[in-house]
Amino acid sequence: MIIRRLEDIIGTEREVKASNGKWTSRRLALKDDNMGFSFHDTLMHAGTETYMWYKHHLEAVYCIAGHGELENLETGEIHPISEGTLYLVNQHEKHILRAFDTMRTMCVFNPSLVGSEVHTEEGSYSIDPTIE
Ligand code: 9YT
Repeated sequence: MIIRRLEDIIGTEREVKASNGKWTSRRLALKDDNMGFSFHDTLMHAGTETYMWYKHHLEAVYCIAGHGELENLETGEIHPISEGTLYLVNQHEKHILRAFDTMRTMCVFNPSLVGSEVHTEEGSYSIDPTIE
């Protein structure tokens, strides 16, 4: 069993900040935990708009605090996001998440992130080079 507390990873390399300052991802479970997914407690900072295109990953995002909206760029649909809302990026859709206030989201990635990934210019994370 692995027990890990948010307070113990803040300020460590498991706390990853986007280079553009839009989000902070506290990576509670990563590839080296061998769970088949990674699990993050991520803050989307107030007033930000983040474009994403996870070409190599599936992602589940469960909002536990804050308010915002999700724009599916494949369909043009806009969905309100608040506490208790889950969205699943199941088809590698390009999307934009806008945080009206600080949004706290629990994010699950498959395949797992290794740990240090930040978005590339195209809004994706690189695929783990060790995956065959
Ligand atoms: C909701 C979302 O995808 N935010 C961007 C950061 C990412 N999920 C992460 O690495 O925690």
